[in-house]
Amino acid sequence: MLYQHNPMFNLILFGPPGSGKGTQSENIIAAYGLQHLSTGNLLRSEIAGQTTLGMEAKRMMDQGQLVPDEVVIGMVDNFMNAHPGAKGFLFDGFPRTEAQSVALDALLQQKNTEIGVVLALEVSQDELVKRLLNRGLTSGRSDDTNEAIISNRIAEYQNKTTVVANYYRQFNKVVAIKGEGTVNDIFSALATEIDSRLAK
Ligand code: B4P
Repeated sequence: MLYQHNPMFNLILFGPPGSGKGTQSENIIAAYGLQHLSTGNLLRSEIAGQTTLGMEAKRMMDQGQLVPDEVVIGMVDNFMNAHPGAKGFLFDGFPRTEAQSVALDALLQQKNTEIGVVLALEVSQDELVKRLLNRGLTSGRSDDTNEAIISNRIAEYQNKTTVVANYYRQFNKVVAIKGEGTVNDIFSALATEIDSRLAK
């Protein structure tokens, strides 16, 4: 059988809203040169551009609800096609449903690659609410300023997104990381996991 070496390394940074995915993604892309794919950022840039997709997404996001799978999957497909030379992707905030996980596997398979690891940040609910309300003081994000909307986002995570970790657990790809503590300590724990896989 022909063995084709594919050096791409793709990882999912997983966790509830406010768990530090965006914060740690910046550190990871700076250290490893992966292409950052944040569906939250992509959606916010559609909103800023006042596109039809953005206006539709804003209605859902302002209530703390997930945006429909087909919208998000189409956006991810476009983004990956626009970065053909990437040495790997860091998926931040995606996938958030089982349908998105299955779609991502198919997109990666077309590129003859796969998810290397899912790093799951674990943070208590009290800490999540505190962080998001705190970010809401300065972020201008309408989904960060109201505690009821934040609770809705956490409920969406529990109802629809925790299954994503179960999906990848069946392939033995999930590693839990304590997401409380200093940003540097959490980054060190993430980097240890990434380094051990890149060394293989
Ligand atoms: P996202 O943009 O993904 O936002 P998030 O879950 O709020 O972010 P994140 O976890 O990255 O926040 P971070 O910890 O960095 O999603 C927003 C919305 O978009 C969703 O609710 C949904 O409507 C929609 N959406 C996005 N992707 C979707 C998808 N795939 N399918 C459907 N809908 C989708 O930051 C939180 C705060 O904590 C920051 O202020 C940070 O400074 C602070 N912080 C981080 N680490 C800390 C630490 N160690 N200690 C103290 N504070 C810390």
